[in-house]
Amino acid sequence: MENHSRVTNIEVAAILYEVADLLEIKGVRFKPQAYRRAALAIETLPENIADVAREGDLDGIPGVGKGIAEKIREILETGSLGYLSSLREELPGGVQYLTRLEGIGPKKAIALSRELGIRTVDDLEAAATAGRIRDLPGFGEKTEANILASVRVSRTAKERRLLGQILPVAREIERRLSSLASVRQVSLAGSIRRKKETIGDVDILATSPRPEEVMEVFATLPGVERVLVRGMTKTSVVLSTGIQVDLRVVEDEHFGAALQYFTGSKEHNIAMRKLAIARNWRLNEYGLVDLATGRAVAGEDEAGIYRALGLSWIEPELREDRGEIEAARTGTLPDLVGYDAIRGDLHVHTTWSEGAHSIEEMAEAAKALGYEYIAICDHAESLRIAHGLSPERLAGQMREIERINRESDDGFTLLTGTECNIGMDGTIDLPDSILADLDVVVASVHSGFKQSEEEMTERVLKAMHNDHVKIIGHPTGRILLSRKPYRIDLAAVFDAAAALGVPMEINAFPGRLDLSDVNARSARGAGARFSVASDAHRRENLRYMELGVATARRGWLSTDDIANTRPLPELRRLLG
Ligand code: DGT
Ligand code: CA
Ligand code: CA
Ligand code: ZN
Repeated sequence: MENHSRVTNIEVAAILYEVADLLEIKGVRFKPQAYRRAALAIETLPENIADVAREGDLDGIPGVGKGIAEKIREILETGSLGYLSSLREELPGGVQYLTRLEGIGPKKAIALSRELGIRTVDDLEAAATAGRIRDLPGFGEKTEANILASVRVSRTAKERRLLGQILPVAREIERRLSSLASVRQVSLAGSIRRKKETIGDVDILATSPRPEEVMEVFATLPGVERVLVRGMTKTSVVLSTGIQVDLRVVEDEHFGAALQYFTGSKEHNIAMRKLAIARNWRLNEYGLVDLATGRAVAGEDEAGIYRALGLSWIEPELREDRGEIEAARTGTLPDLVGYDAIRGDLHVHTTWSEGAHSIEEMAEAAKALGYEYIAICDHAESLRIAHGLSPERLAGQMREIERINRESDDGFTLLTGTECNIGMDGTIDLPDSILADLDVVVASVHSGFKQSEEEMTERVLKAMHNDHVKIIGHPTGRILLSRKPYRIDLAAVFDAAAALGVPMEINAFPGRLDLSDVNARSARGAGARFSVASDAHRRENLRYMELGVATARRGWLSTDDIANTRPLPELRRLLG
């Protein structure tokens, strides 16, 4: 039985976000960013914040300095924060929500709240519609119209978020719901269950004999800022971070069908429905029904739906209508790599370059995850922004790693390595003599993204032909939601990867997931192998591995395709 008085990560984050908002409205500089950074880190923390605090590790969380750590402890002990209460008293209610709208700054928000008593976006819309805003000093008709327009935009725009940001939040809500006595079954659905790289909104499905109770808890969860829809079968809320969460409560007899339907993707569902229609059946969120007899064929459990349509159960990560239904029909679905198949991480940074934790700290964290090895791959010198290592310092790091390996006999091995830079001309920024001594050489492009496709392709191919290069890091350079991949002939790169035996990295950092699912699948088609790696910059980041494995699964990859599912001796042979 879970202790309900226990303060959760979402609650702590929500309080810190509000502090950030209020400080910003007051015109305080820098501090808001610090609070927001800490809030984001806590929100995406895999461990419970209370456990972290108990172990005295709060200051290991990015953005959490002494001051914020103290406030977190107060929140954990009392469930609230005095500092926030006093900030709230200084400012009229609701302003922090108003300032999130395009075109409403702190001054306008305070005026709207003080003069018109506006607390919520709904109040604001009503006042603007009634023409009550135009007469406020400093507003006018045009401003009023703009406000109305941005209210509308805020209602429809659904900004996509990184899977890595949303997954911990979604799981926390799932956990809260599943701990309720009135909830029988609960599951994530939609794109988050399919582990898509970005998420529009979170979909959760539950069954309950008392839906009203479940909806009440859901609508009043900590961190809920606004309730969009409130009903017995569906409730939609927006969290203070702007994330929309939809909860649907269905009957147990329909749970499988609803789970299948709301997991999607839409394209997968359309293809499924075609199969049903071909049998004169109907498939929808209530079940699979034989139209000739009116009899329900399936609906209670998801696998039953697939079975009835002559398919083996399809892993959610594959449900994109990319051939999975045909494969399920002919029994040729891939044996997907499991989330627990990874034996080590081949791309990890430390304090030697831009990382936050020492070699030993990263090793301890890796052991706690059950890994057998990790490769320390700090940047080489030419990447000055990342405090890259000179050949001399790298040699020093190698000695340090050898010492640590010598002094421990727990079956865990630190591998020496580097994440070196592929220069504009395809050369590597470390001498061959050093590269030859390293266990793992990850080579990545970090500059010159604007080269032509021919130049970039040749550049990467040249690096791959360097005998010492073992892995190509984040092969397309894309940053999700912000930077497009550079132009490169991936087909040529994948062919070379297969021919030369140089694995392609699936970089698991939340904003990268590079290679993507689709690219990983074509690389596999070309015969390439992979390294799924976290690119951890601090020990908590090692957990990003899950996102990389999810991407690998979405790319139809099996255990065999991935180098770091191998025991160490085999990995060494494979990397050559
Ligand atoms: P997202 O939220 O944009 O990341 O992506 P999804 O896939 O979670 O999409 P969402 O939240 O709009 O809907 C959840 C699932 O519900 C979707 O994956 C499939 C199902 N669904 C939604 N709309 C339709 C539809 O018009 N037709 C069908 N067949 N299924 C739908
Ligand atoms: Ca969704
Ligand atoms: Ca949805
Ligand atoms: Zn890196």
